[in-house]
Amino acid sequence: MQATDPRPSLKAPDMTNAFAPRILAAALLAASSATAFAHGDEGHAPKHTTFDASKVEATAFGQEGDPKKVTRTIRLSMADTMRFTPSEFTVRRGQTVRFLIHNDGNVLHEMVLGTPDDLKAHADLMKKFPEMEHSDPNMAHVKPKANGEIVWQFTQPGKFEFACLVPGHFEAGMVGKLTVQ
Ligand SMILES: [Cu+2]
Repeated sequence: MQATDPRPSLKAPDMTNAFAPRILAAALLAASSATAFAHGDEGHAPKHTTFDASKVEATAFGQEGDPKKVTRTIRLSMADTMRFTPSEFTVRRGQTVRFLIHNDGNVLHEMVLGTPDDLKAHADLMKKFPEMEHSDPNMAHVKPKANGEIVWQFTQPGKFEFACLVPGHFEAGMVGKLTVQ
């Protein structure tokens, strides 16, 4: 885990060299035990991994979906007004959904699926460590004017959220609601 892909335009001013690698590693460890997210080192490159059923990890809000089993496509856009459009969805339990996400804005945005608690904890961590990298099946980092995609199977009923965890965006209200029935 290393910060090789900083987000220059979004870097908080007080974060320059503020943290020794050991502290960052500790924070990442804390993050992965406190939330459902495992932080990888794949940076923010577009998703290029292929689906591997043996690597799917179940979470409280579902699991990585098999692109071949998509039964619904949901299109949404992100804007620099810190909003997703639309910002509310209801899906059926068991459904595999392909989210096609377009970034209408001029800065990086991301879509991260999770429980409200997970997303809040993750957002707090991102604020402390803005250069923290993460790339998991439940998230898509979408560059300005580009497209991103998440394929997710909703195996658990409940009320979940999706949020942009670029530092400051979550706090500005960049979060949507997802109900699984
Ligand atoms: Cu954002």
